Amino acid sequence: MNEAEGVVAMADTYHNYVNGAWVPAAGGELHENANPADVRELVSIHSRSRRADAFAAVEAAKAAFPGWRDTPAPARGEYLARAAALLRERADDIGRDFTREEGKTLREARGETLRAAQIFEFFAGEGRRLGGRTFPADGRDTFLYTLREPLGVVALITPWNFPVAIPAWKLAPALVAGNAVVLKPATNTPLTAVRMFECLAEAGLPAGVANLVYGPGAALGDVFCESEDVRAISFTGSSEVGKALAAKAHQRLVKVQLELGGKNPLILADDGDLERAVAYAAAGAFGATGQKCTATSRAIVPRGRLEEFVAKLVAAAKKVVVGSGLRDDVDMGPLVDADALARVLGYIEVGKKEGATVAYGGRRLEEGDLAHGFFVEPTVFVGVTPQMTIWREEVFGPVLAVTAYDDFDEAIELANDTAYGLSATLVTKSLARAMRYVRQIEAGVVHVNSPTVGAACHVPFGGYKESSSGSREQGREVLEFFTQLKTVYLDI
Ligand code: UN1
Repeated sequence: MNEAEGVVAMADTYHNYVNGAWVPAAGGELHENANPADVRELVSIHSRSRRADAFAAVEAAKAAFPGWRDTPAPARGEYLARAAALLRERADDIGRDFTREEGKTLREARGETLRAAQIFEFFAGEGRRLGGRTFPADGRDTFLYTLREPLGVVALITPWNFPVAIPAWKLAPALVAGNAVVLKPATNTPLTAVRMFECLAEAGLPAGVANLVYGPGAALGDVFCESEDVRAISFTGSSEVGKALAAKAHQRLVKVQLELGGKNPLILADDGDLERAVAYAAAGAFGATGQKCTATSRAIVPRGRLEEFVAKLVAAAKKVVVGSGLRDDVDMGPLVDADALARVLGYIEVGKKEGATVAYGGRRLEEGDLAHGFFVEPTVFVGVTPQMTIWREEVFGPVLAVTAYDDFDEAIELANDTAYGLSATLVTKSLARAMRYVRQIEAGVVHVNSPTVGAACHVPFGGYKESSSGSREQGREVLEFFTQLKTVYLDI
């Protein structure tokens, strides 16, 4: 921090939330949280935990679990409803802190905060719907039924790209189902997690039921895999980390839920509305700076319409105003950190080297104040073939690969030519085509005439193939992950 350059040197320090209190990490280490739009601005300072802190949080959750399990589910839901109301009230302030630490535009950050409130509201209602089934029994006097019971302590590991929605969609179902939780949020977005936990604390959630620890993912993730008291781990993040975590956790037969990458296609059909396709491609590829696992990263376009599609997409990309998400006129904020910038620029170089052509963008933006942040241009590649790295690997930045097809079967084949299978969209006016695509596409979230992004809280979310593992998130389906079934033969 250099005050001579007019830098804000003052920032508040925040700690872990364990057993109902804000407590520093035992080692006293701290982590500085900078603004990715201008790294001269320190947003906040946070405890940096070690293994002992994670064990302490698990211990607190374990102690709180019996009381929470025995709290009637409708009452558990009421805590969530109160937290939802607080999130709504504070959406402007939370959105501002979130933009300052993650980079998304204020509109995106505020919208996501309201979405988190909606998630809490939905799962609050599930407190009155959780239940098992009754069955006919073979014995005349037997009452045969199932109960849906909590697992115990569950660990939640969440990414920075949806720093309020993803923690919400793991916390809310875990809590309403009666589990005690430990959340480890991404080190890039610790302040948004604090704001959410302030809402939970003020909603009166009993001490120890929800705990928050900051720190390096590998070390804390290991604790969750090793601790005998952790019964489930829900993780959203990179494929590489998710696979390693699952391998460790499976040794103890811990339930694991993984939400990993995507390489999501947009197909424009011969008959589809080209303007719409361009709008959806731009929204899907450049929204949140392309940092969504649901981002559109491949556009598959009829050869005869390619030129017009690319020209209109480039025009749309040109209109995207890049800058600090705090500014009203900005459409696209920075990438989240220096590593993300290096990775995205690296993929752009590989794309060029492998023979794809940049139709627009491809550069880091460094003019004026932008030099202090991690800004890239929205980028469109044409002439991309399925062998190329930018077709196969998740870039996680505002980079769209466009390719042409000759017939519709080929379009579907191209769309399915990926290790991932999270979301997809088709732009068409033909019902028959839409139905065929819905049947043949290998994706967990399938759109027709809408962008590949988004996830309504009351429906299941997750992918095919390597995008996900374990049960779906959100909707009632996620409660299968956060509960276990007890089958009861009761002979009266
Ligand atoms: C969305 O598109 O709004 O990490 C949700 C991600 C996904 C969530 C996407 N798990 O990007």
